[in-house]
Amino acid sequence: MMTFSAPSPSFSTSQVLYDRARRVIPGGVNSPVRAFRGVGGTPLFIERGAGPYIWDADGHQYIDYVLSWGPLILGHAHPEVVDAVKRAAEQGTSFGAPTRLEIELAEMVIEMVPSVEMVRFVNSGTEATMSALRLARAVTGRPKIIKFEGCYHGHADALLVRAGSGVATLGLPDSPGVTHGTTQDTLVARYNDLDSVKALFDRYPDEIAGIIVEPVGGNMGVVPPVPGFLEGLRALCDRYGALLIFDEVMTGFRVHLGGAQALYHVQPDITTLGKVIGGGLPVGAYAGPRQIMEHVAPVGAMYQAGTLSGNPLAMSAGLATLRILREPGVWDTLVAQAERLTQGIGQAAQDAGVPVVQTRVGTMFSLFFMDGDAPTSWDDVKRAHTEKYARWFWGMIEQGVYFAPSQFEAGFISLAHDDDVIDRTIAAAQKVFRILRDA
Ligand code: KE4
Repeated sequence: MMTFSAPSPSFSTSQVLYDRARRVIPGGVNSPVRAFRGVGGTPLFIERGAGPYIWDADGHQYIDYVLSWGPLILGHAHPEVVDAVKRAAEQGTSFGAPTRLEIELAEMVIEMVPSVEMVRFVNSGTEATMSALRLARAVTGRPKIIKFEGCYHGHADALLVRAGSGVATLGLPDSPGVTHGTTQDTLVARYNDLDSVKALFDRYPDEIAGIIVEPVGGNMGVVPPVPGFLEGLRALCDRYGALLIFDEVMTGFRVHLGGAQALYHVQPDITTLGKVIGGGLPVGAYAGPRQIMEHVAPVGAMYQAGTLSGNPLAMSAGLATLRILREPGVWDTLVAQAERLTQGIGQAAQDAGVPVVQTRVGTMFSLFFMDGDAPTSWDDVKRAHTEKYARWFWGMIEQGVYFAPSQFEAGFISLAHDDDVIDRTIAAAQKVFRILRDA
């Protein structure tokens, strides 16, 4: 009988570290999802990574499909990324002054992302989206922002809201410490439901500064936009004079080399980025057309600052990553490997008679334990069988494969996930689906 959530003795070092960590760090982790609350059991403490692999504190090797929640698109410790960071560090880690590296990475982002003419680097996706909201409000002089149920944009107060009752509604604080004052201007609509957005514009026709959206949902599992959704948001923003913010922190360089805006041919007014552009080091960015970005201090009056923004280590890791990512054939290989994986997992589930629904856009994907059609909203995703997902997660851990410790997260692939790695993942899935079927 396989253990699924109770850690077997072979996880003893992670358990010891977890007990020690909880004495000095809230929940023993520096980000809640790492505590494995979504799947139960003891979180694994990771010692190192290389290519498609990570090793936990007990020496177990796993094929990694979390990849630090997206950034490591080249795989762990890619030699050219490590070397770039080493070389930068030898020149000094931070100056609090402009460097040529920031120009080079900004120029590369501008070349790759269609709507972007200027970039401001920050240190996290949260800083990027927080700044993007401020920018939209500064440009329009309006107070309200629309976000969507099921979309996550980091932990800035104004974005930590959940929908109140009904579909189109005022945001309610979703965390202690977030005041009604900071969320009263946050409106919540339903993902993939343009009518719920129209209802908010009807109610507040000249108060909405912008819409912030994950152009492909990645924080409720992967939920793609239905045809016409993004185009409809663009049209509504044009009609009402609001700005369209694509939060591409996750989708940037993950669903297309130019992000979701290149994939779906819908141009936002502001784009937020993170993850891949830092190559595993802390980076975020907000970006857009010149006439919008020139509202940002010191050119414009909208203030935003950061001690380590654009630091040379993160810039070097991002540059090394994007330089390889945009080499001929690399993107096509990544997408082909992601398709090989999801096709194989889908076939394994079907052969075992386990009902699952899969979604994939480019190199990010999800496996939902549900039957019926692919989810298009948070309400749909809530139908997923999270207990089964937990059993899948621990079953795959036992097989040496590490998926996201939550049904409501995305999976990611890297250039290091070659055919052999993927075929071993599929073989593991075949075993685990059979166990799930017989459980
Ligand atoms: P960070 O502040 O965590 O760098 O980025 C926030 C953020 C903003 N926008 C999108 C679309 C995001 O997905 C994120 C962060 N993603 C999560 C994964 N679901 C990070 C993992 C974590 O919170 O530990």
